[in-house]
Amino acid sequence: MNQNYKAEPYRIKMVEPIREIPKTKRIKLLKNAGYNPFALKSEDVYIDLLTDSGTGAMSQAQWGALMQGDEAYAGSRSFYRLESVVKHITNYQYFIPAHQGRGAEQVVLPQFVHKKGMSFISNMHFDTTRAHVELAGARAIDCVIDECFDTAKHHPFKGNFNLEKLKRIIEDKGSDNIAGIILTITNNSAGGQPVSMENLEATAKIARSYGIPVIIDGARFSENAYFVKMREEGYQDHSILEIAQEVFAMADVFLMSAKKDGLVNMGGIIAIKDNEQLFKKVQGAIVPMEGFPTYGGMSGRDMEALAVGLQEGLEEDYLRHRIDQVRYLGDQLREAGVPIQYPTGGHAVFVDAKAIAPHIPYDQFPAQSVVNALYIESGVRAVEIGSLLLGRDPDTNENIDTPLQFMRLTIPRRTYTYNHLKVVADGVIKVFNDRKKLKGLTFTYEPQILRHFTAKMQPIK
Ligand code: PLI
Repeated sequence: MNQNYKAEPYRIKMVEPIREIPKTKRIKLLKNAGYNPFALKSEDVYIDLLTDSGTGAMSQAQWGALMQGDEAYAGSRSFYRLESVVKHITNYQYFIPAHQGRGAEQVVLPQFVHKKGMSFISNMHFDTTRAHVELAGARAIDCVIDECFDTAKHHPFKGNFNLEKLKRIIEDKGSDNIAGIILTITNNSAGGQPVSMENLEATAKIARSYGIPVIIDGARFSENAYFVKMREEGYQDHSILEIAQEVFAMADVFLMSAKKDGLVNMGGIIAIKDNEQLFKKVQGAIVPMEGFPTYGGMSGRDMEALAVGLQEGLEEDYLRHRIDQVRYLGDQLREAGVPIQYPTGGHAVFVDAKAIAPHIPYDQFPAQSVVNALYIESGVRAVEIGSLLLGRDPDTNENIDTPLQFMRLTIPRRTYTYNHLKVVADGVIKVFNDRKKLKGLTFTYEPQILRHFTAKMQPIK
């Protein structure tokens, strides 16, 4: 293998067996799952690239820390340990744990919605963020640069905000009607694409000039910082932590699904820079929704593991291997002509299903069709990030169209080897070579909110 890809900066101390079941069985299981791989049992999956969320491997230091968990209902020692790490990394005054990212969203986002007709603007809302914006009675507006929609075009920071559009939206709607600007780093739905420091600064400056709060959705803030260090001029001598701290300084609130760059299986973070009133409101909401403010839905042992994981997630050696693994898979696919969001991002390779299956319209979910074909071909579970995930427009009830119809091959942290990724690449290449046979899908059951998790479908004959 090419030496350009950094080998694992760890050795394996414990293994979890996985097995490949026969293709004939996979065909039946997928049918029983309503052509929705979320309904498959994990033991029927060979290599699971559904998500990088909570699926990574913990280190020996994290497993050791678990034993130190203080499970007190109130005032747990583990809370104070985690609080000191979060405060050190963010330089924020207030910290509240949540059970995971969406737990943080559900208590924080409604605090910014104080009248009808308000909107949040993000480079791109993740699906749960969008759902909580809408549940809070607001609207979610995406505002990413156009380059992001041209998957073949190289741009080092495809997650960037479109600054002109941002100003236009604020002017059109009136700044009083903008509840907040959400910096999603990295930009998950666009391909795990980073946002540059220059763009983050310009976005925050615009927000400040209109008095609009800035919220970081930082599930993958360390990966974003790594890309800044690698790709943006002036940051080569900065540590990952220093870059992250520069980003935190621009915002008012930090929300994090700790299941990603926190290197834990469960957990969430709410950190507030200095707004005591907001902190008190969030504290009031967290008790009935998530739990007492010193655990917020997390067990003491999980807070211990997160305190360690947050720091390990900032290590450059680890990040280099992680980003290299994703790039390796992307390179394998590109060499075989498979269209992907290019360059590859932080946590996943996003295969361009619209380009692979132009014969399937968006409302028959081309990317879901590719995802299903891959499971049948090689037992690999991927996930659709496209019109199925986007759902329906809350005003018109129509399926939302998007040029970005992706099959996301999401790489769990410290879990699979380069050899696993080679198996994945071979499977995708076979599906790609057989792409004319792919068929669209229609619903047999469609839930109203976050439908992609539990929908049932069937292929259109
Ligand atoms: O899955 P949660 O509730 O811990 O986090 C929600 C969430 C918020 N923001 C972003 C950018 C996410 O990527 C995110 C969750 N992502 C998942 C589950 C994923 O598979 O990408």
